[in-house]
Amino acid sequence: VHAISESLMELSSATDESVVAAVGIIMGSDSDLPVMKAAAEILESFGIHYELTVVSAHRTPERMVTYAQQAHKRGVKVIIAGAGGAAHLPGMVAALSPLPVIGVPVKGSHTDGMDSLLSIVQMPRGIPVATVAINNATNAGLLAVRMLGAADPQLLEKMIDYQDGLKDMVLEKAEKLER
Ligand code: RP5
Repeated sequence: VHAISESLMELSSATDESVVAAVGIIMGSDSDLPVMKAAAEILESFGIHYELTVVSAHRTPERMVTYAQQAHKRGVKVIIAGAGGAAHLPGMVAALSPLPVIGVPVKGSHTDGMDSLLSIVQMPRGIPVATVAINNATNAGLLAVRMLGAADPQLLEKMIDYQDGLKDMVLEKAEKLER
């Protein structure tokens, strides 16, 4: 736990406070960090400023309300929220914030993450959460990049390059396998 907390501090301190964060990454516990740091890595690779912290819907409900109500006022454009178990964080944040919220179901020690997935994906009409696959914080980061890219042609170009890179990678592997 100590090592994870340290690594959380490192990631948080990587955020330059003088720069407005375009993406807010939040998670229910520091135990979610090994999964959630993939989103931060994607944002870093695209040169997108982000903030990262722990906000628990159940253990720090008031902090969650404040975070969700303030994020857009600080210039955050997209929120990525990861949680495990009875994963209410993404849905509650979406209920309190006008921003797009991407939910990451974190696999806990029981039910293989299905509890988290269903808690996050089954939102009622009116309050959407864009839910990615269990533990797939990489896709949450990429989806945030695409959302920001819709209004940023340079970022769109970077996404096209990223997709071309994936294509090249698959073709290279196919070439090696082909008989
Ligand atoms: C959720 O409970 C967190 O998002 C985490 O996935 C899970 C377990 O939290 P810890 O008991 O490890 O802090 O709220």
